[in-house]
Order: sequence, then C-alpha cells, then structure tokens
Amino acid sequence: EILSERGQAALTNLINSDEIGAQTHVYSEWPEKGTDDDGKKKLTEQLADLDASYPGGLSAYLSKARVLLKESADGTNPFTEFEASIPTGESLSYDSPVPDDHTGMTFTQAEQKGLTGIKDVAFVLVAGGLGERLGYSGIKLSLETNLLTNKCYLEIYVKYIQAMQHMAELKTGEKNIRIPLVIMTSGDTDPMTRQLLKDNNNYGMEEGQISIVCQDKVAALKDSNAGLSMADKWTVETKPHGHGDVHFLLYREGFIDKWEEEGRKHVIFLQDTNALVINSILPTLGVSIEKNFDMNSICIPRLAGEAAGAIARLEHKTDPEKSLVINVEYNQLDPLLKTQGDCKGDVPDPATGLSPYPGNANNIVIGLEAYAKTLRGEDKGVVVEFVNPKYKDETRTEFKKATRLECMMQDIPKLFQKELGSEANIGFTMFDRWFTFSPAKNSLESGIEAVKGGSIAPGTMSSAESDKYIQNQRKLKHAGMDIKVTEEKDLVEVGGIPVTPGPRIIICPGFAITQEEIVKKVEGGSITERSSLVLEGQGIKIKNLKLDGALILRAAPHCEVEIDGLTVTNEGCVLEEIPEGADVEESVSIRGYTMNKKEVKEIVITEPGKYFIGEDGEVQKIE
Ligand code: UGB
Repeated sequence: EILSERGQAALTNLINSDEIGAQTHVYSEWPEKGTDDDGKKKLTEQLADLDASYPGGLSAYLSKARVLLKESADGTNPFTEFEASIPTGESLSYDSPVPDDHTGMTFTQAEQKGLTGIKDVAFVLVAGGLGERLGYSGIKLSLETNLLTNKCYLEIYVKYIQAMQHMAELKTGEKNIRIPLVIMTSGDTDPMTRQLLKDNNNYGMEEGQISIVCQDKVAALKDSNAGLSMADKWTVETKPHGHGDVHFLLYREGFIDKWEEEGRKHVIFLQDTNALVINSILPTLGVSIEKNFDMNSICIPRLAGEAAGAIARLEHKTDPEKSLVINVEYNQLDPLLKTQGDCKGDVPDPATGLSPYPGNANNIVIGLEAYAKTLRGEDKGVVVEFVNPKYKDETRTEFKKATRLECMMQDIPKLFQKELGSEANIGFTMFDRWFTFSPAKNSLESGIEAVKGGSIAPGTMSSAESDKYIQNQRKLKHAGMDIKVTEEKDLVEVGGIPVTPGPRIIICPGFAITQEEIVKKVEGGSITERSSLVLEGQGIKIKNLKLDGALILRAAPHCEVEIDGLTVTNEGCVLEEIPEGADVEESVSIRGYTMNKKEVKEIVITEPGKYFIGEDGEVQKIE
C-alpha cells in the first residue's frame, strides 16, 4: 500500500512480462516494509513513466530489445536480403544554368517553384542531441554561427523562417502568414532551449508559433537478455533514444492533425548545427512539389568514410516490392559494401575521389498527406529501432557499458513503405557541398587530428564558420561582384583548422533568401580579401560598393535603402589565435580564435522610410 496505483500497475506489468527472469534484480530482494519505502516509490513511479512514454509500454520495449539483442549477439546482418546500389535522384547546382535530368528544372527554377509552397509548410528542428563530440556543455543551438554577427544557430533558423513568411506574404498578397516551428528537445537540452528562447523573446516569433516537444530517454540495458541497467538500487539508468522519436512525438502531440486542418502540405526537418542547409530548402521543396515526393532528403557529395549516412537503393533479392531508397548509416555502410560487388567497402570512386553514394545531410522535406497516413498506421510513427552494444569480448554476451534501443528519423521510409506500399514516392536532391553542408559536430582537438589525417571536412565550429563565409563569397561573385572565392589551396590555418583568409561575408536571411533576390539587390562592386561584410535588411540595394575593411549594413523592415558607390576603407576585423593553454570560455576554445573588430563602419537604419547612401557613407533620407 505504499505504492501509487500507477506505480503498482507498472511493477506488476514488469513482473508478469518477465518470463525469463531477466528483471529479478529489479523487483526481488526488496527490504521489508518500512525500510527504503521512498526508494520503492521512486522506482515504481519511474517504471510507470517508462511505461507511459513508450508506445506499448516498457514490456513492449523490453521484448523488442530481446529480439534485437539476440540478432546482434548472433551477428545477424540486417542487410542479408538486400543489395545496395547507387540511387538516382535530382541534382541542382547554384551557379549552373543546366537543368536537372529528371525534373528539367535549373536551380533557379526549382527555387522559384519552392516559393509557391512556402506558405503551407511547417518546420521541425531536432535538437535533443547534447553534442558530446563537439566538446561543448551548452546546447548546440546556442553556439554562435559566426563571429561577425554572433548570431546563434537557433536565431539563424528562426530568421530564415521569418524571411520565408515575408516572401510568402509578398507572393500571395496575404498578411500575417505564420509558419510554425516545432523544436524537439531532450531532458539534456530542454531547459536551456527554453531559456535561450525566453532570453531572446523568441527571436521575434509570435507567442505560440514555436512549440517544444521533449523526447524521453529510454531504459538502458545491461545484458543480452535486456535486463534493466540500474543506476542505483532504486533508479533505472536511462539513455537517449535517438532523433527517430520525432515522428511519433509529432503524431502523439497532435501536430499532424493541426497542420492538416491548417491546410499545410510539407514538413521540413532541420538538424541543429548546419547553417548552410537553409539555402537548399526552397529548391528541395520545389523538387518535392514538382515530383510529388512523399519524402525528399537533402544530399551532398559524400567523402568516403565520412561520418554522414549514405542514401542507397536497397534492392531486395527476392521481392522487388520490398526494395527501397533509404539512408544507410555510416557505421553500417562499410560492412554492407564489404559483402557485395568488389567487396572493397566504403571507399572512394577513383574517378571522382568521392563516395559514389550521395551523402545524407539529414534535412528532409516530407509531404504531409503521405506522412499523416503513415503516422496513423500500425506503428504510430515509431520507426524501426536498432541496437548497437559494445561487447566486452568475442562471446558477445556482456557489454562494456549499458546499451539501449535507438532510432533515426531518416528511417521513416520503412514506415512509408509499410503503409503506402509501392506508392511511396521517395527521393533525394543533391547540391554542391559548399552550398549545403558544413555542420559543427566535432571538437577542435578531433578536428585538428582529422586535418592531420588528410580530412578536408573537419566539422568543427571554425570550419563551419569559414564555410559560411566562403558560401557567401560565391553568392556575391555570382551576383557580379569582384571578389576572390577561397579555394581549397587558399585556406590558411587558424587554431589548427584551415579557414578562409577572407573576405568574411554574412548575408542574413533578412537580406535575401533566394538567388533571384541577391541578383536583384547586388550590382557590381568589389571586396578585398581582408574585408568583412554583413548585409541585413530586406530593403537594401547595393550598387558599386568598394570595400577594403569592415562594413555592417542593417536596415529595419519598411526601410528602402539605395546604396551607390559607397567606399569604405578601414582597419577591419582580424582573427586572433588563442595561445595554447589560455584560460578561456568553452565557446571560445571550441573555435581556437577570437575576432578583433579593430575598425568597423556600421550603418544601421531603424526608422521606416526611403534612404540613399553615396560614396561617403552619409545616410540621406529621401522620403
Ligand atoms: N538528436 C536528437 O534530437 N535526439 C537524439 O536523441 C539524438 C540526436 P547527430 P549524427 O548530417 O552529418 C546524423 O548526433 O550521428 C538531434 C545522421 O544520422 O549530430 O552525426 C541532434 O540534436 C547521419 O546520417 O547525428 O548523424 C541533431 O540535430 C548524417 O547525415 C541531429 O539529431 C549526419 O547526421 C543529428 O544528431 C550528418
């Protein structure tokens, strides 16, 4: 009678389902009533929570785990029935006028097509990962994407969505278009994510426009019988379940019904630390609309051996109905490829020096209609799980440390296939790497090691920042500016990581999100290599800029600013390496440098109106 009703029920469930006695260490040998009663209550409440948070309850979780752990111990290859081949998909290049073979659309056309669908999208940002590899104890969303604007990842994503809203309003003539954003957090990231939003007034998003769903951790398992791992006598150890939780959470929390009622058509999934990917959203959406894709993954050319999944066509050896296009995770690709074809594994194609398989940036555009149908099916959005125990020895019975079931959001094609059969229309769209992919995932130390080992994609905060600048160099060059684009050979090492010597350019989503806009807003001009430039403001048009130093141009909404011949020469900004062993904050040490803003010309216009700025930088109000 010391236990609550739900605690008692959860305990009874566990005992009744424990046919093989794998959980006796949890419920037997309890001390007498009166001793440790609080512990007993705490444990049974936790069992009840674990029951409630997993579809089918804890007993379903444990019986799935037993099956998967047995397969793992037996060394069962999950791909025995399949043969991987290189899939065909769409391919778009920012500065190529050549249309894609399948859709017949160029990049520009795909982007324009995407614009027709932006009013009806919803965004989902998976941000439950702690970023242990990055060596950062804060949330990854709070990391500054670059030191020129100091804007963090979350702000970049929000500003992008706001810029989309603005475009949608211009396109449709409708007012107050609001695109929803759901952030999936975990126990590790939830309080800090909420705090970040609160401290920044939701970055200007309306009350209720951002929703947070928090994924629960799952029970950790100590052995091949799926025995629960105990942190102490009265606490089950728990571990993260992976980003695959996002699907069932969106379903369970009612977002799917709500979005359907609102007439939305696509759901766009983003990861936490890849600021480049926002460029690819519109053209990918355009391809999804054109090809009526139920799922469309944003891809990049993959480096062999890289820690990015590969999109593959898995051909079922006997039943073509079961063949599908899906991500094969990086740790599974090499063993799979070693069992087929030339058996060489995850190696580069000698012709290109790259993996022949498209790299999965894991940002996905999903069609809501097929998604809703799939989520309402038998599995309710619980994607196929896997288990990856690290065994103590060859006997494959004991683990080095507790394991758990995991799941990945990119595994949803299996559910699409189950619910929609061969009707499931799944594809991918490939972009240039410079345009789409440079996540911050690794610590500076491991990045330096990777560079020493010959990697050109160390995946550090500093390489992510540098790649952002290089991308914007290319965009301004494409718009006709005289500007040097940093090539691989031009990179300079700062803090042990090769980065661009400059110019450092940030084009904020609030200036432009499409190629068409940039081309319309930028004309002529030149920027020297040591320069830094920030452009922010929908109404800015910039002609014949001559920049040798640092310039920040910002204009609030409803400001039209015409700039012609503006000439800026000053000391600018320089990167300064942090001396080894210096006592600096974590957010600084993960980069290995700071930015000294020695002299910066800053033009900020806040009052609505029309303005002109000429050679001397004087702001003249015209209307
Ligand atoms: N995440 C969660 O929200 N919850 C979790 O429980 C775990 C993660 P990682 P990884 O693009 O480079 C993915 O850890 O292992 C969020 C793809 O699987 O960064 O690098 C987390 O916050 C892989 O195919 O993933 O692998 C983050 O936003 C490849 O494409 C996201 O999920 C690779 O990314 C990814 O988490 C890549």
